[in-house]
Amino acid sequence: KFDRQMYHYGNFSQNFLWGVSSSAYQIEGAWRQGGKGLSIWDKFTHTPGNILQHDTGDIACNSYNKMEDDIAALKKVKVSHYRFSVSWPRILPDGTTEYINQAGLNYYKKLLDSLIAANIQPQVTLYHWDLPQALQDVGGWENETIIERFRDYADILFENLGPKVQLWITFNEPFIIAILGHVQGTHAPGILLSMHDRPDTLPYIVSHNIIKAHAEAWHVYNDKYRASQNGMVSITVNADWAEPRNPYKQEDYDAARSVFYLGWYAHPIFNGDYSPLMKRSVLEQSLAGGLTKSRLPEFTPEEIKRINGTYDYFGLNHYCTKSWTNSCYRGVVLLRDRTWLESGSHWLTMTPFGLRRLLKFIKHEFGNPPIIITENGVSENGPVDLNDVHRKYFYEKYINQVLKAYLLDDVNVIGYTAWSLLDNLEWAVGYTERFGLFYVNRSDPDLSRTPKASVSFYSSIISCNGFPDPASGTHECWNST
Ligand code: PNW
Repeated sequence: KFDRQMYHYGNFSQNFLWGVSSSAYQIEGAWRQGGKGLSIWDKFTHTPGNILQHDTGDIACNSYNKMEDDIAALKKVKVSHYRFSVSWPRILPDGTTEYINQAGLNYYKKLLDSLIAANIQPQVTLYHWDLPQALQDVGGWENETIIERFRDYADILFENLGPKVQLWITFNEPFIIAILGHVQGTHAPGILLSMHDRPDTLPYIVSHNIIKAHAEAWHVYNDKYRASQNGMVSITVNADWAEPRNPYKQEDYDAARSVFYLGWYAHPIFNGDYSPLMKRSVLEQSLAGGLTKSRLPEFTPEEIKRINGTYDYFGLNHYCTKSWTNSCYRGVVLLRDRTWLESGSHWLTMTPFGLRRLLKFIKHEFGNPPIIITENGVSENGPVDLNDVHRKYFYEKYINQVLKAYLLDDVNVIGYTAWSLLDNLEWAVGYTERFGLFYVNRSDPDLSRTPKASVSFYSSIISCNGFPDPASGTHECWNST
């Protein structure tokens, strides 16, 4: 097939899903409204020193009370699906089924009904990081009883919301939960491993429990709800593309390949068990650190079987490529490539080429699953400029790489979801980094939403199910000309 480097010809599959995403804590606000319990993010943001400018999600974008505005924004983008997450403590204030908060269920039912009335398919994430604080108080993801708690929570959502939902995501980015939450301490629950009297196996145990909890939720759906609801359930993992610093150096290839955090979660679920590479690297690091055995826990043969295959598609969050090299002093290290364009977030450079390579990698590594890109986007910080040319550039180039992966590499990509609908609480950096297609005016008590220029651009890609003709200044589709 002819690889058109320059442009943008061709279409995505019929029924391709075009959407935007959000998450509960980042947009809902209403932190003590409607019977909601407290989450670890409520506690974390209220602890001084954790969040830039002392920002919190107390009000966020007030989406809990501004459903109509959000639906209007979604309609303006003309998305076919909307990815949002359910706040666990809004449904189960203390995390257990002891008390089910009907007001919480009603809120999400109303949201689902409004979406369906607007002809927008919901994609619902069960866990986007806002664990009920009561569960953290008994150990959170470190305590394996949480697997049962999560399964019960999933069961309640499938039963009550499932008739209106075809697309589910169990967990958003387990890697970020494990590392930012339980090693670096920059996300809730804020455990800085080196400062705590905790075993350094913690991120591995947390991840082990998350993988099992995911599998249990998938099985509940499969056993109790699939026949009547017929939806798809999966997990969303985040992955950078790892590029060798010097393509002519074997060590750099090895360094790039040893960045295994995608496989940490995907391998047990898509292929069965932790990968041999993961087992080997963690064992080597453990022995080098003076331990007598690996920090990585083992799955029993029954567990391997029960986890393997618990997916209906592959959920992928992707933002950028990182450059890796092997340094004899410090082992594998990450480099910045100054030729890559920067964004409003220090960790995010604009590197569209990596997305096509990553999609191809996933196709080959994980058995050619249907892939939904569940997040992809770019930020700005500083003064407000509604003419967000960097975001138009970002979406044009990244989506073009998705199109090439689909048309030229036969990657089975079935959906694309932009992060994010609104400027929202960007976790530890508060409201300073803005990923929204819509600007949210935080000095307006009404938190009004205004479309940035990228809205009409993204919307024209959606309408064309491909790219507008670059020679037409008017966003006309290729095919119609
Ligand atoms: C994702 N990193 O998280 C999350 O799913 C979103 O909630 C978030 O707003 C979005 O990306 C933008 O950050 C990430 O440091 C957080 O590499 C941090 C990183 C990557 C993704």
